[in-house]
Amino acid sequence: MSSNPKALVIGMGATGLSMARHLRARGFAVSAVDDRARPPMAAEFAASLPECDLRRDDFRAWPASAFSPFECVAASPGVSMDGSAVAAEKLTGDAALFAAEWRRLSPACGLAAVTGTNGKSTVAALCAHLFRASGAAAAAVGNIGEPLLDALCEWTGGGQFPDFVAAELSSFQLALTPSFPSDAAAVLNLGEDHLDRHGGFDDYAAAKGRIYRATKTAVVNRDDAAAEALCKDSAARRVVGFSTKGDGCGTEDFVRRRGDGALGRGGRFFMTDSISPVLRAQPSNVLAALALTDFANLPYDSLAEGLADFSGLRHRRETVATVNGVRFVDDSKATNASAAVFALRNESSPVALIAGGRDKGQDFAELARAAVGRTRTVILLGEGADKLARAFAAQNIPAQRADGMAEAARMALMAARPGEAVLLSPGCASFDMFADYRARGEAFRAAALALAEENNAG
Ligand code: UMA
Repeated sequence: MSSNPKALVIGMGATGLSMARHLRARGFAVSAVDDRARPPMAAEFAASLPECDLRRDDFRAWPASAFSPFECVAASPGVSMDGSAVAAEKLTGDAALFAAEWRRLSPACGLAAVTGTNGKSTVAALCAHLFRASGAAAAAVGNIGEPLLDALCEWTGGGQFPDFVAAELSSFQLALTPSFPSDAAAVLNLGEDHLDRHGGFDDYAAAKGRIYRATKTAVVNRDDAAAEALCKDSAARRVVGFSTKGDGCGTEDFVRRRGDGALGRGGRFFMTDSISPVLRAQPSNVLAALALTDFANLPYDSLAEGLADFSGLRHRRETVATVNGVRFVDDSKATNASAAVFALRNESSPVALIAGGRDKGQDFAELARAAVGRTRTVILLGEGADKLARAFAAQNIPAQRADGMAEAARMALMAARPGEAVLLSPGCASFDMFADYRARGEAFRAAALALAEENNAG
């Protein structure tokens, strides 16, 4: 193995493991490094790549000479290499590794790529759902959950490529990707997020704009000038817009029709009451998914069926039970403060908020401000509870602590009134109490269902 080219993988989470396996399969001698005491995928790495080594070390402080043996340094998306001594031309990421092989490996598979500040997981899942509704095989991969390279490995290694893929890409992934080949690509919208990592709004926007560089169809949001402007350097053959306002739209664009609010284009519109309730509240995302799947020429009837029965994403503002007229909403996927702010702002009624978990050094001031006037009570869990309590106290919102999810759900139900909601939107990572955000969401669902049963029995 010593004569093999050397690759260094930075970070041993889900993406790090997928990159290590991918690079090893391409003949690299792989080393990995993570600066945490317990890298989440350390055991899987040791089991599946026993010949490769994983170090625990502060790679950010390494001198340039420490990186020089490696031809390729593949950084996990959650890791910032800004200010490190690694040479920029060696640095890559999972989306770049995926992009380098995509066209060669799967010339027949249609690919829709999506990024944006909000809604990208929903749009990726909806695109895959619309593809499937037509009878095709489809997968939603990337930032939404399954790492791109794990999916690629599964499809190439004995498995079969699906007919269509919807890839969700984060700004972190795109920042390490010169271009990403796709049949259609969209930047859904552009708000402030992850600015700590990108060194400012322009860098963040520029990273997202890379999704347009190698697409055949640039899908643009006509209602968001900053997001739309990102396609200016695209070599796309077509530009298809979407708009809920109908302003500045061409005949190719998908719009919300004035008058009846139906969504579609030309002679193909979908009435809002025929669309599933979860989608009715997000017309912009529906239009984006219609535009992103347009290259596939899906039949009208299957699109109508797909829009009617889309049930939303697990753990993303998902109603899991109703107890005494109080909806229990699982937004466990909100692992950072800005996602929790989004959930709070989009709830239609006052909420009893359950928040907390492992704090990632965030500022919770904006979350506390968003809670003003929207939150009846706040129940806090986990390591971040004290810091969150101080942020809420600064807005005169008292917070109580709970020992576990069952207790938190019970306390929240006591505070909520019929017609209101108990919202689990932690704004923190889950790892202090749960295996991941899914396990946290399942614990919330179980607590809500137990309360529902108790209540029904009573
Ligand atoms: N970390 C360290 N030290 C290390 C390595 C990682 O502290 O040496 C920390 C990171 O700072 C981060 C956490 O570990 O806080 C996870 O980072 P990671 O790069 O190992 O992440 P993965 O587990 O591989 O998960 C990533 C995405 N997470 C991030 O980009 C932070 C997941 O999206 C994605 O589902 C997964 O790859 C598969 O593609 C999650 C996410 O929060 C849902 N994404 C952000 C978002 O949507 O806003 C971008």
